[in-house]
Amino acid sequence: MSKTERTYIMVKPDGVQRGLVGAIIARFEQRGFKLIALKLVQATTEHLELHYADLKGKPFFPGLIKYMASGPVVAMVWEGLDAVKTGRVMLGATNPLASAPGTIRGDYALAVGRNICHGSDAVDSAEKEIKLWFPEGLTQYSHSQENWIF
Ligand code: 3AN
Repeated sequence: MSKTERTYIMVKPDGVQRGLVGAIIARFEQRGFKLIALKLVQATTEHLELHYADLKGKPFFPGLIKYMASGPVVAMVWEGLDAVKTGRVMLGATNPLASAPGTIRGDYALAVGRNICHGSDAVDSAEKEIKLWFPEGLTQYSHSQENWIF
């Protein structure tokens, strides 16, 4: 069953440097998701190692951390029906060469090591990532009394 969820979406340094922040935000807004949090962050190596803890040991891990620390990222939380799964669909496959046109990676990226955005892969990882990137907490607000606007 579809449920209202929150997901952590991040524009990676290549997405910020290529000026794709607005385009990526627009896709989430236009789909109907609600923006809960947003900030530009220059992440430390230690912080990124926590974010990617599950990938420690992969051959590409050192390069991934270096790339993610190479410039600021845009950290965001989006809320709405099935936000985690739908967010992943909107991002496209990890390897942009396998991403369908119409997805963010399928429209804007070519290389797996420069795939411009991140999205949580499960509700529990979304919770962990939101706590990691927004330890200050999130702003509560509502758009309207209507339950079709989240
Ligand atoms: P996703 O970002 O789609 O959840 P993960 O969690 O498997 O994919 O990988 C996290 C990040 O690690 C990817 N976004 C990508 O930047 C990088 N990555 C994954 N696989 C590779 C690879 N084979 N070579 C280089 N970087 C990779």
